[in-house]
Amino acid sequence: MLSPKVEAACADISALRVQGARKIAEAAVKAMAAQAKESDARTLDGFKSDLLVAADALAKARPTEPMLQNSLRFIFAELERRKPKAVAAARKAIASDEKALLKRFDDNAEKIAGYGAQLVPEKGVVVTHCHSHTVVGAIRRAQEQGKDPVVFCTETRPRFQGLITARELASSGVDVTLVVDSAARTVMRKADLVLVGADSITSTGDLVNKVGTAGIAAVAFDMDVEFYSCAELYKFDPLTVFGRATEMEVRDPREIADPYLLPGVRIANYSFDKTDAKFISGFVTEKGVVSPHGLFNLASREFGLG
Ligand code: RUB
Repeated sequence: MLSPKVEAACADISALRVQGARKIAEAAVKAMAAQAKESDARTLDGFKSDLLVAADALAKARPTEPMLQNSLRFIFAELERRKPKAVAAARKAIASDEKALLKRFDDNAEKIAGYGAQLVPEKGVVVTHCHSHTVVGAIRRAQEQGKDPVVFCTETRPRFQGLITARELASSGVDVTLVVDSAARTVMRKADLVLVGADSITSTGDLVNKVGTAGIAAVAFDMDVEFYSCAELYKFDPLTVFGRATEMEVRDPREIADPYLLPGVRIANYSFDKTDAKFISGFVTEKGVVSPHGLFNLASREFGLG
């Protein structure tokens, strides 16, 4: 039996009512705990199969999200490790995994905010794209430390998540300006730093993030502006080590335009793009700032790949 809370979480995640990789992973972890609590299975096998159905639905809600997938893997790996003998013990194990994962996400966000804030110049210009809770945390921390950055947020078509970033930073007293996506090159002339989030990081240190990130990174590289991605190690996609190509989400065309008003026109709503490691100055992780290749070493240890 699929818990209504899992169904609701899937709907919220796919509709972007919950957005940003970390919040998506948090929602999925909470939904798994709800599934464990509400499952009416009487046998361990039945209980695990309920969990698998829930995990499958959650993973499919946003396919380009290793943080969500890694969290689900952690829950199943812990279940295997603990080897509960009965449903009640398994249920208890999932509840403690939920607590552990949510605490880990919060602790990591705190650490990344600290490391990210160090990169923000005293009075310099920062460019952001889309809405990353992690990036907002880093800029807010810099502001709290007495720095006074000037931030340019791209609006991030088609769902305008850049407006969330702009609103959140403005509410913390940050000097923030919203620009259209195509103004990225124009504002880069003034910029000292680009800070973006991450949905997925590959074994070669490439970054998958909201569509438009790759273009911004190339422009920053061209103009000698440092480009960093704020990302916990759980954004690493371990399957890319084995040669799997990262799945890129393509969303509903109606997010861009009404197809009925454009007869004969195909509309392709690419939601993510891949930024080559060569354009990335570094990743701001919970273990500190590392180069794209350094990230692979850290993540290998984290995922036991070494
Ligand atoms: C959000 C996005 C963010 C990453 C990281 O896209 O691309 O940069 O998810 O976010 P969407 P966070 O709005 O489509 O989910 O730092 O919050 O994990």
